[in-house]
Amino acid sequence: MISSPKVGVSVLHLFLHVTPLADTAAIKKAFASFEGGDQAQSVTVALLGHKADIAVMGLSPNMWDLRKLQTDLQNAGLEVSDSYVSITEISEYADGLPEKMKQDRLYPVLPPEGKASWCFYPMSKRRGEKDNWFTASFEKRKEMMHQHGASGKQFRGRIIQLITGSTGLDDFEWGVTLFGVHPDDLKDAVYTMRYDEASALYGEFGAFYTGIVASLDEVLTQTGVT
Ligand code: 76R
Repeated sequence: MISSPKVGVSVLHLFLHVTPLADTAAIKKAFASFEGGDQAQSVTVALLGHKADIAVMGLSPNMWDLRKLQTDLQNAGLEVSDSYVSITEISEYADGLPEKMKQDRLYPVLPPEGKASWCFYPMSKRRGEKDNWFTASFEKRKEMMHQHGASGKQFRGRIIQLITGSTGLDDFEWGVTLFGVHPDDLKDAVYTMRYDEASALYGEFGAFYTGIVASLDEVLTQTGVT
């Protein structure tokens, strides 16, 4: 049975620890089988820090492909220590975007060229007693998101953001995946955007993951699998 979004593609972020049972051939087979799927694509990242060793971003119209990738990687000796489930989307405040940009949001081609610095974190908009994003008028929210978009434009060429929606699917409302030229591009963008009213008053964030996008072979070598 098919389980696909009507618009966009499903996205699974897996954060994996390498175990002594990690099996290079089985891991490679898992990716080969996943990428053989219709329109499925993946991004592999060597992570820094204790939270996990490897991040895998799988994108596919069909959620079953993502489930199979997870099963195959688990069976190949990688242990899932965290994950995030979301769907690509066009923000309701991005109506005015040119059609090409809208298609790039819904059907991105990843990873972007020349942007090996990577971070991911989940994010929600606050529903506090005083600052409640969801009780602000659409006009006010749109104005704040335009300010956000304008401050983001300074980072054009240095950062690609992929915002994927997860309301009703996972613990936060969006997954934020950033690809940067340099690691400090990520830091500068996130720091600068914290002053946007939309983030300063309403942003709530989960755990941050940081790493380097590389080919599967390189990620496996650098994380000690092979
Ligand atoms: O898609 C577009 O480029 C249109 C403008 C735009 C929208 C609608 C935009 C631009 N963003 C949009 C939506 Mn963004 N973004 C974040 C974060 O850490 C933080 O404080 C927030 C995390 C960063 C760093 C970032 C970067 N953005 C969103 C949404 C969905 C809101 C909704 O639909 O309600 C979230 C959660 C979000 C969060 N944003 C940009 C950037 C950058 C760098 C840009 C400019 C992109 C460009 O012009 O190429």
